[in-house]
Amino acid sequence: MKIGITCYPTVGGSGIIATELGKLLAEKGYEIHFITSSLPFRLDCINPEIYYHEVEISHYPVFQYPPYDLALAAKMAEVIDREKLDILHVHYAMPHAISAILAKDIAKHPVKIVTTLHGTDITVLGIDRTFKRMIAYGIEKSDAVTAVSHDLVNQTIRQLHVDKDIEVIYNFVNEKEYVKKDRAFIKEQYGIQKDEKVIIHISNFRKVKRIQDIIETYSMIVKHIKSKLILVGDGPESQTAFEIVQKLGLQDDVLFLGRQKNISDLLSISDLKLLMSEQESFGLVLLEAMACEVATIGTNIGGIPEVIVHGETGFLVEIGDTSQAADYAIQLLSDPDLLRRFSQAALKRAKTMFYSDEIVDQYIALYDRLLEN
Ligand code: GMT
Repeated sequence: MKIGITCYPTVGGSGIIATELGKLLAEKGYEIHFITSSLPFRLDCINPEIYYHEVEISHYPVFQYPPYDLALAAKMAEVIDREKLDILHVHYAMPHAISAILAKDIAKHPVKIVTTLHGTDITVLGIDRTFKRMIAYGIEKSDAVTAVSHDLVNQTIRQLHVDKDIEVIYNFVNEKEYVKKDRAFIKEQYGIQKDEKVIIHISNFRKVKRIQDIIETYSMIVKHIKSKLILVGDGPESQTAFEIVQKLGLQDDVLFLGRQKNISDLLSISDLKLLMSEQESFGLVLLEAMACEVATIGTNIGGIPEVIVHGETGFLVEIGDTSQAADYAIQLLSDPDLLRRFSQAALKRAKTMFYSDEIVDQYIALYDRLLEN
């Protein structure tokens, strides 16, 4: 089977899932063609089954805005015909599903389109009236649609009123990479004492991530627990986060690491992961933490309750309830047995419910079903 994959190639959970899926499918012998605007950042291996086709954007002076979506459709059509693709799997309805539908119309070779919804296209763009009909069109015209959580399916139906079967296929992590490693030296390199606990937050620092709640929660934890907070990532709220830390006098306890590549190394020195977002269709960073045996605290919104089992692998709190989050964190970090129990339960859940091999098989079963019809 020949499969084309389109995703946002830069940092982001959807790009990670699309790329890891392509890599795992290639390992199973499927021929994979990435069609993206640049090399996906996780495409870091050589595999003879993986091809990369770059979308070239024309900068012809007559175009006030370079027509990326059309350039993508043209490239998709070219690759469908030349490589005889069976499946074109796009991640994000906007604009990828729309470009794929156009490409299918243009191409001579028959192809099936699979669209995976990751969240922001529904929860943010779906609210925008300009895009609402466009996203609904992309979903309805796809041959199959998947979403990364049940909550996202419900939100999609509620907001877009689409009449389409949407299958839930959960996210996964590459277990070879996301595994607890002995990285005590990293703790030392950052000047963190052996007996200090490490609390971690990883995100793209967008408003929806509510970084202020992370820092506020930590400010309560650090009064009771000798610890450091490490903030990984960069984005529009980074400066605000920096200012809040200064205002609270926490500059010696909060480490701003910016964007980092080896996330599993940082998770390996962490005791607790905080994700206090107001929107999250899944929360891939939670699963990455769980695979590295890290207990998690997250907000009771979106797909997060499908990832964290409250009172077993972590805790759930309502949006903005930083006091409750701090109470749970203190409870976990002051009781080594409890923390161990949670981190082991987290690992077990990551390995069973979200086991990569099984998730990839669910995608393969979907492709097979489409091609049989
Ligand atoms: O969360 C983001 O800002 C990035 C976005 C993306 O495009 O990667 O994440 C979305 O997709 C991830 C992978 O499926 C999910 O784990 C995230 O929860 C989802 N983000 C939101 O729903 C806000």
